[in-house]
Amino acid sequence: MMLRNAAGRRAVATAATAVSLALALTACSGTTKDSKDTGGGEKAAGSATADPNAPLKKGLKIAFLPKQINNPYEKIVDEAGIAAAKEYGGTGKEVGPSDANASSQVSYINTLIQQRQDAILVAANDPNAVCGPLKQAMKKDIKVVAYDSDTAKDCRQLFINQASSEEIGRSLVQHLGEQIGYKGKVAILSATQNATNQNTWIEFMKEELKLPEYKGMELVKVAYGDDADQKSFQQTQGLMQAYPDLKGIISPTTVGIAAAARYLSDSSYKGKVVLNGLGTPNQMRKYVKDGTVEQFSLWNPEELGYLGSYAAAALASGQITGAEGEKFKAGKLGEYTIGKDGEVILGEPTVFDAKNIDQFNF
Ligand code: RAM
Repeated sequence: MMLRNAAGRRAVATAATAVSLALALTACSGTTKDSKDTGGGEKAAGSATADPNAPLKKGLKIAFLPKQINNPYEKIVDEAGIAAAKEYGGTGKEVGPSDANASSQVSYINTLIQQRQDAILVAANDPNAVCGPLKQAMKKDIKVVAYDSDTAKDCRQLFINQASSEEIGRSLVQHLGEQIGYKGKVAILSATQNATNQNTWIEFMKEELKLPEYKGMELVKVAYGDDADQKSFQQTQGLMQAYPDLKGIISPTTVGIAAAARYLSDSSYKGKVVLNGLGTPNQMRKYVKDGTVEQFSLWNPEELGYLGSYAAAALASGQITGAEGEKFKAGKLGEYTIGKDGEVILGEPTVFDAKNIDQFNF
């Protein structure tokens, strides 16, 4: 598999590494790298036969359950998904907890089951905590789509992944390596300890760091800011106190990277410690302009919500069942094919820097 780094060059994962890692990750998260595979035709558990020509049903009720409702990134995703539901004649809503704790979503799933929603879309705070209630939902013929952060693969019909998990993890290390000349101590500022998406990316970051070109780089700590602004800010401060010679931080969370940038921009480390990761252009613009951050990445969160919404409608209308190789049309985004383990990939992440950031408004 070819992956790009900041300059659009190189990086090859050996097939053996990729396969064994993918298997390990599947065991704990249900996310695999081989998501673009088609054919095969595995059936999702308990699924009926797909009718690719079935029209999208009118009046579908779908609900988005994000990691937490006060996360600006999740808001963009969910609002776009709700707008998409309107487009196909359904209704969408967003409900969810105010913190991203492991079990915080369970009571919301139970309520959505009682309300007889047609589909639940969930960004899992913990792959296991939501599993039982989601299985209950599927038993009652409520379709379950994980997006952003997966649960285990038998606890949902589909996982809408923003980009290849392997590419996200490895490319962040490639970008940072290039920025710091492949030398020095580095740290990761993550979201919560249980977040499936962050943990999957971090595993791939660690795999990338094992390659010979990174032998001069040392990962000294993975810190957790819990996708809470203040905690992420304090964790950044803590990292700098513990490792004053730190050369770089990767924060694969929009909440974390914005808080870390705020801390660095006001400290003596500004311009000295490289901060890279995943952020929204609107939150990161001022830190790119003031020289705190050179570059960061993300996909289009509106498209993620839009795709998830259409996937939920296609499931609830019987067009697809979640089996590998099935295809569905996601409105203006066009046709998507379901990959291995029910994974659908939105596309490729974009790298933002001073040259292009003003072209984006989200
Ligand atoms: C945060 C959340 C989310 C992740 C983005 C990049 O907003 O942790 O799950 O996808 O960052």
